[in-house]
Amino acid sequence: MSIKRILIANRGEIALRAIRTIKEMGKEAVAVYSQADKDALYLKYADMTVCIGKDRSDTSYLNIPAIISAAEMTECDAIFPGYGFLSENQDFVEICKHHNIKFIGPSVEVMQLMSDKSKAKEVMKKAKVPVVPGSDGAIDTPEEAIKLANEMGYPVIVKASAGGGGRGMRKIDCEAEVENAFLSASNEALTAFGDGTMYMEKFIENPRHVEVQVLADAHGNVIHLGERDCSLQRRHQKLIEESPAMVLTPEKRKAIHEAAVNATKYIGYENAGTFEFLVDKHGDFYFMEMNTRLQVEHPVSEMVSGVDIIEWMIKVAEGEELFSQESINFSGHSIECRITAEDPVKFLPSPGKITQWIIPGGRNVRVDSHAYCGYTVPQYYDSMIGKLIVWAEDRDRAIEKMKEALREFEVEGIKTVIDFHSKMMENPDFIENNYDTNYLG
Ligand code: MV4
Repeated sequence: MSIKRILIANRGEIALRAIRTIKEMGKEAVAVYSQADKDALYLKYADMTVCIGKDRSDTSYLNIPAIISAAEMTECDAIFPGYGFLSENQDFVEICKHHNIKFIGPSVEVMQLMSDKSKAKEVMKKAKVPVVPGSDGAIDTPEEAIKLANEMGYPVIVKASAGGGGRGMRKIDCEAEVENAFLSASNEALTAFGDGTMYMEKFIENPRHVEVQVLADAHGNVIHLGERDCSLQRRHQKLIEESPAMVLTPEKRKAIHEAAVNATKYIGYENAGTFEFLVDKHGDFYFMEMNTRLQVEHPVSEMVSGVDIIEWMIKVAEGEELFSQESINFSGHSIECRITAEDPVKFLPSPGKITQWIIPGGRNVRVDSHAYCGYTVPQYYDSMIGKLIVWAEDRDRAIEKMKEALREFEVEGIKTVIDFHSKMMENPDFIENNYDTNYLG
């Protein structure tokens, strides 16, 4: 099957990023936008644009009927979901199918399997992937939670099966805390996700967050594009990502890649996906959850592998066969700094009009951004206005390149986290790779 025209069910930098690849492939791109995004840069580069609603996402980028009719009106044969919004919405995937529109992503079945974090862990165990020690599946009562926590030893953590990304979890330090933590987290999950199912894990102190990028085609071929270290986060918002993850020994790196590839084959996954692991202080890794979408930080994997991930998401959706693992030449080191319109101290959103926008450039410097001088950052969406990605022969040189690129990056009219990143590039702990997921508190 050949895809001719793709609707991008997203906005901002990822819409622009997708349009670039779609056009390079000789295909047509249809962009959708909300009224708040009517002046967005990505609309200029699309072949067609369709307004799908008012400013708020629930009336626009999350409005399934509006997006499906936009795709039908413009005769698109596929939809590219990007990240966030409808990218992991199972109903949307089914509705696309009913309308004969190819969803560029995995099947609804694997999506469903991985969306239940407790079930996903059970499946990974069967696939011989190391998982964080804990409950076999869900825990139904506080009594069961107390019994298991006492057996495992403290600290433990309870997590919502329907959660992910840090929502609906509680760390528990002693028996007296179990009942309350279990019930309150379960209630929180019930309110937030309509599902209060909980599971339990041994709490891993000061872990690193390492994830493996995989690509799978419709013929059972699976490859990995290396791993990313995303440990530098603040309140579950990633700030800096890099590849490769320097915490892994060559042996552990090989093992984590193999685990991800085997797991991908085991579940019959197709398209791009990411396996998230926690890495403990001994360098041992444990599967946490799988993301069944393209991720924000995919460019660092593209930089070290030379593979255009969106190009291959589209090609495998067309039924094309993947290239071999051996044909990938991993080289160098890549770092990404997320540039958000936020106050760099308290990370509070700072929407508004950009009055100065000078972006860095030069060899192996990449800026993925939809912003420009005169652009107004809307208040309705994520505060990320771009990503600065660099590549160099090794990590030290990548840090030096990032420092210079950040120094050149000039934004006025709104507050950004550029200064925060500049300070991180000078931070001895960052330079020594001596940090974990708790570093920023
Ligand atoms: C954990 C953990 C320690 N031990 N699980 C947070 C996000 C969600 N995906 C899982 N998270 C964690 N799970 C066990 N068994 C610590 C975290 C965690 C974390 C993980 C990755 C990146 C940043 C984090 C920040 C705080 C806590």
